[in-house]
Amino acid sequence: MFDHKIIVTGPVGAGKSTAIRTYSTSQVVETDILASDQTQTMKEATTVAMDYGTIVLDAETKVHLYGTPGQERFDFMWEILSKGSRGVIIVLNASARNPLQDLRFYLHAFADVLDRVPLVIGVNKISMEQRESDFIEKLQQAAIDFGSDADVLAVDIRKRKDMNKLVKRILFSDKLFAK
Ligand SMILES: Nc1nc2c(ncn2[C@@H]2O[C@H](COP(=O)(O)OP(=O)(O)O)[C@@H](O)[C@H]2O)c(=O)[nH]1
Ligand SMILES: [Mg+2]
Repeated sequence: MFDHKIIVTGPVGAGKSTAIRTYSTSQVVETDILASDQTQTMKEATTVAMDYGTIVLDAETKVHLYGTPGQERFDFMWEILSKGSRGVIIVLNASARNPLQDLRFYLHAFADVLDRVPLVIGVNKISMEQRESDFIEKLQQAAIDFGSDADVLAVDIRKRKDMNKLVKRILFSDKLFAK
């Protein structure tokens, strides 16, 4: 059995905790508490330390999902969570004010890790208008400009088949354990 540690990151409200909750088959560890600051207006609870869940995909593959806290004041946790990771999933909230800026922020925040491991970008909460526009292409271009060949996929993170697609992109990536 091989253990694969995958980081799930992205802004507050993107759907990271939802992703880990819907996909994991183990008991999920969540450390959400009542938000005490500006995130309170967005939702009642926010992840302060991390989310954690696991899934056994086949006899050889166990995936450990680690959700990072979304707020910048917890960014000291990101480096800890990133140690020994096999890949990074950036979840974006397409209905946020500036998803493109969010993407750039997370690409830079995880630049060191992304040098070594594959990345996939899941665009959650996407509208019909965005689907029919060049929204995804613009995000794809931002990834390319950053130097990443990551796929950008529109997802409904509440559906396990969509989350499965993101996880499989990481596991089947060529960028295998590159140092
Ligand atoms: N409309 C819609 N809401 C979603 C979707 N995914 C998550 N949510 C909701 O968005 C809120 C934030 O999700 P959460 O997983 O806590 O985000 P996190 O801050 O990234 O962990 C929750 O109330 C979810 O129920 C989605 O695909 N569509
Ligand atoms: Mg969360």
